Amino acid sequence: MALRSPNLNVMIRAAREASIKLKRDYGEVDQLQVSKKGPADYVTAADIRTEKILRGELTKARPDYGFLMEEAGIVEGTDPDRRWIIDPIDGTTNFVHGIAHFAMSIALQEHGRITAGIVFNPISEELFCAELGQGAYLNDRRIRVSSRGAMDNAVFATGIPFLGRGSEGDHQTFLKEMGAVMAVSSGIRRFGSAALDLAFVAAGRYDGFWETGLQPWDIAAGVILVREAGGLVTDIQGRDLRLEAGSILTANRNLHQPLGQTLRQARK
Ligand code: 2AM
Ligand code: CA
Repeated sequence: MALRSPNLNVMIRAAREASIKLKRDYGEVDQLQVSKKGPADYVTAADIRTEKILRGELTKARPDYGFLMEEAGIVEGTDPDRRWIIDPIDGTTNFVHGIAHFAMSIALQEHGRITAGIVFNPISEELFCAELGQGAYLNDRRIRVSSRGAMDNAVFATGIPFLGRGSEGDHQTFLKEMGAVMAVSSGIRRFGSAALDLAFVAAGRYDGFWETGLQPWDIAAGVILVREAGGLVTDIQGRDLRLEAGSILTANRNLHQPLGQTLRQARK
């Protein structure tokens, strides 16, 4: 890829270091201690260990930066304008079930803006990365969102709410959205990792993705991947995305509007 900035190299090195133990943990998934935060909401010893390794490596390289992490929460840095946003395993349910579709997600936020992001699946060794103004890459190859222009050719990804995630009302809303999108598209996929869903949109595999009830660490890195790959990212209403808002709608430039319209119409 084009020249990687020192910060991007720091992120990639940290992810590769953490992946060594994570791959071992995945190989022994049957013996893993799995505790549950709530119904269908797993946290594993591997989540905690991976986050610790990432935090340690990033702190070694950039002692002043702060953190927003899925497990440990917010850690203020002495530099108030820079922090890492980390999801150590996005797709924990897949991890626990022995499904090799999960990833580390690391983003760099500077002065409130995401300026770099990586999503790394340690099993497939697919490394997606992007920096502001520099494009998006899969390993060393430049990636772009798809160019499909018709809903009926498009494949969309989403996340399905589950026991413990989303209210009864949210579940009903999702069923309406899915009914509307399946009626006009080539199909819907639900693979269980929002970070990888976004990376797959960036790579042109999915034509778009929508989900609600997400956290900033699920999407921070994926959002810059999609934007640098030429896609549009908003909330479901089509407004500017705030990472805290929890809802996301993304697609290539042709399909963002029709997908959004289909979803909003279904919600009425
Ligand atoms: P996780 O694997 O890190 O928990 C699947 O629909 C997506 O939702 C995954 O990215 C998953 O991330 C995320 N997710 C699972 N449970 C969640 C929860 N309680 N709140 C927010 N996001 C969640
Ligand atoms: Ca996550």
